[in-house]
Amino acid sequence: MNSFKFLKPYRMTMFVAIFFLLLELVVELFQPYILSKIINNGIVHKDLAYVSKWGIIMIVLSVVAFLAGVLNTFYATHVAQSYSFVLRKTLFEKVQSFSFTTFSFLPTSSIITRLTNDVSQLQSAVFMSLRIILRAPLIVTGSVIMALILNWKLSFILFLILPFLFMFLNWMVKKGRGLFKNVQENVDVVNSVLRENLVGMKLIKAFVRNDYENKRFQHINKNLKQKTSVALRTMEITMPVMLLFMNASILVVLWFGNSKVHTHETNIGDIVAIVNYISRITSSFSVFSFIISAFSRMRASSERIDEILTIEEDLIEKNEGNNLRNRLEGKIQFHQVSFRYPNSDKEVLNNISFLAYPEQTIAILGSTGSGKTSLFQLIPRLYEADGGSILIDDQDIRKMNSKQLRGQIGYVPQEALLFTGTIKENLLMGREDATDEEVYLAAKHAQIHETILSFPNGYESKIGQKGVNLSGGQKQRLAIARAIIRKPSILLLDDSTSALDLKTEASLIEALKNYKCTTLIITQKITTAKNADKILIIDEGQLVEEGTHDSLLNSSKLYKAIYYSQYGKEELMDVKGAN
Ligand code: TTP
Ligand code: MG
Repeated sequence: MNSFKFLKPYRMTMFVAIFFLLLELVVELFQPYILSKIINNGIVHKDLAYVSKWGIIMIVLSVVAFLAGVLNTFYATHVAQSYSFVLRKTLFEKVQSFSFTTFSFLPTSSIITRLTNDVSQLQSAVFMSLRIILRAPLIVTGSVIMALILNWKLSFILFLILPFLFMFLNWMVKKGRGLFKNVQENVDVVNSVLRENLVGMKLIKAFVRNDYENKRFQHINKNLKQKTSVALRTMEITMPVMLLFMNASILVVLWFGNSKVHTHETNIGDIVAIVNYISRITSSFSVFSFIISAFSRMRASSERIDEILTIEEDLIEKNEGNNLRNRLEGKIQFHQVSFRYPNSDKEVLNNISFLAYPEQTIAILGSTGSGKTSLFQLIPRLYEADGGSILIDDQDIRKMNSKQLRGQIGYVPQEALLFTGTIKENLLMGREDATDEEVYLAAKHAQIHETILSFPNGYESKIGQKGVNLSGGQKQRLAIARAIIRKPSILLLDDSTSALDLKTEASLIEALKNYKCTTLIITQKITTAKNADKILIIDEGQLVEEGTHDSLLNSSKLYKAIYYSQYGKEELMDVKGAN
């Protein structure tokens, strides 16, 4: 199991923990033995000196056992905590390396459960292995051995019973594993619905869907409860079965012991000690049901964690390929590009070819769902095209180092997502080493500088609930500033000016000219598209029209229709007349 290899650095500490565990165990195992000696040699012969001498030794041994137990807990805790720390860190780094293809197979909520809940399961399994789990089988084995040493004729019954018990336990572990895997999967579902609800709270309230969502949550919550109850209840069978077997063997020992005491074949001290050993075995067995459930959970969780650890790093994310030493010129060429999302059959982009020269501005129009965002995502290699090729500066992007390629692209996604932190921290995400002046300049170009200065803490204002709340348009402009601060060769604006008024948008587009980058703008607005060097119209994944504003106005019915819908007939005439 992969997830346990992270215990390796803690081998020494684990040995120390196990050493104290063994010390505690040995001391405990000798106590009934000493007790039998005290009874046989001291109490039966009324030898008070013998009784008090061994009595004191027993007390001292108890103190030793106690201290050993405390030290064992101390080291076991240390190992378990360090282990889960490293495991979480490794998993987090691994998840960061996933491509979107991987994400489409592993839902976010499941990843979250694995990084939190499943790691906790393993953490407590490690702790319990070092503290309790190891102890129980050792007490069982040790007690059997000590009982046999003391009086094998009386203890023989144990040999008959134990193999059956072990077979039973083995069967329970197997059963438990399946049940607990089911439990963890249900935790996933609860997490995913919870997450969806928290993210979409506004929507749920606005659509008055609270009752529906409550019912939905209750339903899956109930499922989780049921699955957990079934698993735990099944595990609970273990204990009564164990107790039945062990109490039966105590009866057998007492029965035979009784007759043998009468014939002087054995003595009372031995019987007391053996019954003592058997009850220790019983009490260890009684934690077995707990151990089995811990083990089953551990197996289930470790399988889920291994699944993440063993996912092959995607080719795209490996950062192999040619290094880009210089700034790219920004010539973009799509050559018969086709694309479908990894978990679907539908072709989202179909045979798309176009060319953008360095420093050109290309506008992309198209109805909703036509594939515009998908097309953008192929350029920084967030996804890989299925057919055809994308060349930048005449080089196939599949041969480029993806990290360096992304470093030269300023991508403003359709949903302007900002992170917790200050405004400045968010802008610096675009380029960590940007100076204050560069930050201000990018913000000025993105038409957001003045707005930021009007906040109480300016650039240091925190974003979100405890800081400033931003409007949609403000977020868009911050996202644009974050993209241009890195002085990209290629700028991708996915409907990023939709919330801006015409005047602000015009100033922004004008300011972008300073960056001398190839700019691709997805837009719904003719005003934005009008000034572009080229306009592409995408429909159902296909490039249906291509040209400048003027040429399309003459040649394309579709473009004319869009234009008409936004400007009205008279204006259309005016513009045509003016041309
Ligand atoms: P998009 O590329 O998102 O379409 P769009 O950007 O043109 O639409 P809009 O104007 O509304 O922003 O989607 C094209 C198809 O791809 C659509 O059927 C949804 C699907 N799709 C996925 O399956 N997974 C994804 O991550 C995205 C973004 C889209
Ligand atoms: Mg889109």
